[in-house]
Amino acid sequence: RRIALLGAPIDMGASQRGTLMGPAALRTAGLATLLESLDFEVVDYGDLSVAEVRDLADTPPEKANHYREIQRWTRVLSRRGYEIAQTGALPIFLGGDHTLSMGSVNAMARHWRQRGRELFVLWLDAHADYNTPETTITANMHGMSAAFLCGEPGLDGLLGDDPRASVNPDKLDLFGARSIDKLEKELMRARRIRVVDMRQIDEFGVAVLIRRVVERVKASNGVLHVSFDVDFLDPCVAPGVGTTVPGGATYREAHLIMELLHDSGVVGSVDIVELNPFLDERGRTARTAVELIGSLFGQQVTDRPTPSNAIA
Ligand code: DIR
Ligand code: MN
Ligand code: MN
Ligand code: MN
Repeated sequence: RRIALLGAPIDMGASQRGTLMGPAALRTAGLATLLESLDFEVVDYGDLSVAEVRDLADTPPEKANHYREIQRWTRVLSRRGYEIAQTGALPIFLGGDHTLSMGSVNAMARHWRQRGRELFVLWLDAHADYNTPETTITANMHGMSAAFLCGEPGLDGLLGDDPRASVNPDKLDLFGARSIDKLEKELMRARRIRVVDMRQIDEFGVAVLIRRVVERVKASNGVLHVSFDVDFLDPCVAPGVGTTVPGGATYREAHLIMELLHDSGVVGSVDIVELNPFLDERGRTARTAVELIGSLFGQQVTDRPTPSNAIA
């Protein structure tokens, strides 16, 4: 029952600056204290830095803003995340924009593959983040992380000689989508990427849809990484985000998702990304994110018995 916190103050993957303050805001909102109150031992590894990293010599793609800086972060996160996972702790990666996941998910996929387990990824996000340098409109790399992780071409030099552990597109579940670019959508259709959009959530409810995700993970004895982009939430409850899209998940839907994921016992690592404290209303979004992480790790109102959340 040990949780490792690792901050990645990175904001060059988005057009709006400020997510580099995310890790500090999540700590200020009491993340470690809350997890300790839920009986976890919490080890905070502090924030990563890329100041000392030497750049690689590959040629940056044409449409990938701040490629060099993201490349540094991806390599450092991938190595450090892997080392931390090896200690047996459950890592929570604190962002930072969503390019963080290119490193964190690569690290976890590598870690579990070595142990003969397949990594599944639940991508809670208003966006699909399935652009490549070919399809992108904005050239912002936080819109490319899911595609990179699924092995799409265009950012192949990002990890240099470090091991790349791609996620099978069949193991990725996008959840909460309501903004997908045209070429991005075409690529996703070609790859048969599973997407739960907001209309499905309205029609069927999050419980049915999340259970379906969990069942798939359990059926193949997999482990689930939850990549939580704060813009998955409706802007009314999460204003502290650079790319808000109306019509997102409510506070209650989000808590129920986290509670169901806790009960499932399949969650092995988490990202919290895109929180922008510069745009937040007195820490409201940071606090909401921390409350949701509480539910993900067993916080509940009554003593209703739930299955253990240990990974077997
Ligand atoms: C848009 C917005 N699809 C892009 N993406 C994200 O820039 O590629 N916004 N991730 O948060
Ligand atoms: Mn995202
Ligand atoms: Mn997003
Ligand atoms: Mn975003």
